[in-house]
Amino acid sequence: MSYFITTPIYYVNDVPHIGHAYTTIACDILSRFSKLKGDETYFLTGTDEHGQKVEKAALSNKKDTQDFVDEMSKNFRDLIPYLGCEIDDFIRTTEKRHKISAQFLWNKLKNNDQIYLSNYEGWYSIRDEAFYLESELTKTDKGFLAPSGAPVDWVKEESYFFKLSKWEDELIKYYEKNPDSILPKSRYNEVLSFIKGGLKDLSISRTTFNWGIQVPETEKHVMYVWIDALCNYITALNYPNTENDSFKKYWPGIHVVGKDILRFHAVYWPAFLMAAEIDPPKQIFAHGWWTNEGQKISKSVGNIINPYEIIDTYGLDQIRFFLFREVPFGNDGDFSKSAIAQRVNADLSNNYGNLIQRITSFIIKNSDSKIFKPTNYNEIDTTLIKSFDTTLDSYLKNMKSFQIDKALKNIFDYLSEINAYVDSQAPWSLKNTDNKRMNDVLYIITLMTIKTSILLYPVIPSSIDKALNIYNLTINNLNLINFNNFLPDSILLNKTKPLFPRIEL
Ligand code: ME8
Repeated sequence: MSYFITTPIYYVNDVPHIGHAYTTIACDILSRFSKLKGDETYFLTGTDEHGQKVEKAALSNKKDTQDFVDEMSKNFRDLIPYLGCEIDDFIRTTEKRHKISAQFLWNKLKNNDQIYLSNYEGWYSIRDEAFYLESELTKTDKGFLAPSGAPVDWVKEESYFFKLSKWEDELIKYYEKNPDSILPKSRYNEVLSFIKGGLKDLSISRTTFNWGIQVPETEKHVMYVWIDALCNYITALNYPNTENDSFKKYWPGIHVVGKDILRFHAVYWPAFLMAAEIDPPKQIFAHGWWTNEGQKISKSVGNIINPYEIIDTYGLDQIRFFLFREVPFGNDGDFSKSAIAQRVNADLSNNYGNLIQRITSFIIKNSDSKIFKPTNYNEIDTTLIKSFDTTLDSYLKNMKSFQIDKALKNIFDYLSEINAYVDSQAPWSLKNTDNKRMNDVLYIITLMTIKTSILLYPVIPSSIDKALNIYNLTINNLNLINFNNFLPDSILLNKTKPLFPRIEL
């Protein structure tokens, strides 16, 4: 199987914050999971560098626009390894490959009679880079505001339009036939009812500024930033060459986006694609919004969470884990210091870390660092071993349906079972009475801890590398394909240090 997963490409008007980090880590988790299953996987992220919002930011920073976007894009690229993410491609919309691709898509739409020239008159929000109907706006003493709270301006200009209204029925038909193509379900319903409410043709070019991809053969117009931006997903697969291996293998892909930009991905993008005779995306997952200690994260409030700072304070895997264990993927979440400490201490330090620590130090001290495959198993042993299969089934089902929090809960419920087994079998009390049984119990605990660790790998990869190193294993020789048969004759242990020191508030 092949699996193409993408983040939104982020605007380079400002530095990345925790919200951007969240989406990128989500895709990294899904991509690592897919690789662990043996699927051919391609993980794409990048930066969205055109449009009025970016041009305005360059201007207010008194920088040449190209220099500004080069510098800002680097901030997003440099953050990726710091987040523990492994990507396959980083795309920038100012690259030549992308201009060629976006202009080709435009021409394709033009030749397919999907574009016409007219005049746009209406509301536009530069912050959202979006057109709004007056009925969508709220009137305040500061003027009209978009649903996102962004200010809007009245614009009037010549514009090319995409015949979006023509695609209403096709989109409805497509989504009714593919009910899992937008997740969670509530977002699917939202999109479907938006389309059923009627689609208007979409303005797709601007004439009042230059910072964009030029509309072919028309110097006056640059493309609306969203038609340019969405096209990045196929540029990365070498569009317009649709006969190449990577396009054939990876398209259609899976887009993970914040709920703020679902409409662009689930309405405009599939319509552009259908109009250009390309398959719509396989799936779109819209996640929720993070707030900081209950408040909306925003520059004006001054509560932006810098990903570097929180990773330096709490640790990389601690943050990755918190973000995806604490809040169901798809729901809104609140970032709070006490919630991080509680979550990390309870799950990672106590349930998982302590289990490894106390068992490995015991084996090193009392079994000469080595344990051997048991020759027989009692009923309590087989119950624990069998229960792993149920855990694995639920874990796989949950990961495949983007329910990362539930998959993590499956793992930690199982770790509690291992801990209960440790307590009931009490290997320390067997030390002087039954050395064989002590070995067997320690082997079973270790084997099941190793298997459980593999399931945690997508979320906390660097800690799992360290954990596997204790057992002289690596993720390359143990994965979701071969670990069913993993039953070594003996396991030799290396010395350990605590993996997850407790966080003191
Ligand atoms: O929209 N909570 O770029 P953008 C959760 N360039 N996620 C958040 C977040 C928060 N508080 N803040 C941001 C754009 N995000 C366009 C996309 S795609 C073809 C073009 C994440 O820089 C979330 O994924 O505004 C959101 O959709 C994205 O950043 C918006 O990034």
